[in-house]
Amino acid sequence: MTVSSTVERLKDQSCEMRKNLLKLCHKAGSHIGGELSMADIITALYQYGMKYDPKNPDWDGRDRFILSKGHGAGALYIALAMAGYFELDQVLNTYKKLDSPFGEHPSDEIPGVEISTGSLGHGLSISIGMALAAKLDKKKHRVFTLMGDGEIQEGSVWEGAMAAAHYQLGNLVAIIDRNRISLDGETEKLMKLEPLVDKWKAFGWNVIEIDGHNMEQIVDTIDNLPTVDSDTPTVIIAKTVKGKGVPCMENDVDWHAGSIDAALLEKSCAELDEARKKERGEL
Ligand SMILES: Cc1ncc(C[n+]2csc(CCOP(=O)(O)OP(=O)(O)O)c2C)c(N)n1
Repeated sequence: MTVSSTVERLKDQSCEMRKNLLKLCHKAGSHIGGELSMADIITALYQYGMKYDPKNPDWDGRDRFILSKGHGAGALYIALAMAGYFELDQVLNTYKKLDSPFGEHPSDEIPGVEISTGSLGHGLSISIGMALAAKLDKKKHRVFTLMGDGEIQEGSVWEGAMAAAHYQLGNLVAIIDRNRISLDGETEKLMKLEPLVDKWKAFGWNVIEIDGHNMEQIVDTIDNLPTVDSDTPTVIIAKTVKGKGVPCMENDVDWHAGSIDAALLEKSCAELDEARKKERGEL
C-alpha cells in the first residue's frame, strides 16, 4: 500500500515539472504534448523509483534510464535538475541556445544522460544491451526505458522485444507512453497497435497496464516490479493523455510540438496550480 504523503509529494513535483515544461515551451518552443504526457511517469521514476547519485552520475550501482522518445528531452532535463544533477536555471536559461548542451534532444554530454537519443526506435535495443551486460555481470541495478507509442511502430522495437525475452532480462523495464497520438495523427489510424497487451505478452513479456497519470498506480507498479534477478522483462503500458494538464493542448495532435506566448504560459500555469489545489481539497 502506497504511503499517501509520498504520492502527494510526487503530485506536487509533477505539477512543478509541467509548469517548467511550459516555461521551456514559451522560451524556445518544444515537443510539449508528449512531454506533458510523460511528466508523471518520469517524476515518479526520478523522485521515487530509481536509485542514482547526482554527485556521482557514473556510479556503477545506479539504475539506468534511457529516454528512447528523445524528443521529450525537456522533461528529462527538468527531472535531472529536480534530482540534483544541475541547477534548474541552467536548463531554463540556456535551453536550445547554440552553445548549450540542452538541445531539443538529449545529449550524453549532460550529467545523468546515459546516451544521446532522438532517432526513434533505438532506445529499447540500447537498454537491452545494458541489461544483458548487467545480468552477465550479476549487477543489481535495473534498466528503464521510456518509449512513445508512435515510436513502437518502428520494426526495430519488435526485434528488441524478441531479444529481451530471449535473454530473460528481468532487470529491464520498458515503459510505453500510450497517449495514442504520434507526430501527425492517431496511432490507430497511422498503423494499428492494438491489441497491444496481447502483442507484448505474445513476445514473452510481463505486461502491466496502468493509468499513466494516476500517481498511486505508478508508485504501486514500481513497488511491485519483479526482482532484478527474475527472468522476464516487464513492459508498463501507461495510458496517458497527450498535452495532459493544459486544457487547450489535451488530445490535440497540433500540440505535438509548438511554442506558447506569455499570456498562454501564465494562464496554463494558473490552471495547473488550480487543478492541484482542487486535488488537495484546498479549493
Ligand atoms: C527514426 C525517426 N523517425 C521519425 C522521427 C520524427 N519524429 C519525432 S517525434 C515523432 C512522433 C513520435 O510519436 P510518439 O512516439 O507517440 O511520441 P509522443 O506522442 O509520446 O510525443 C516522429 C515521427 C524521429 N525522431 N526518428
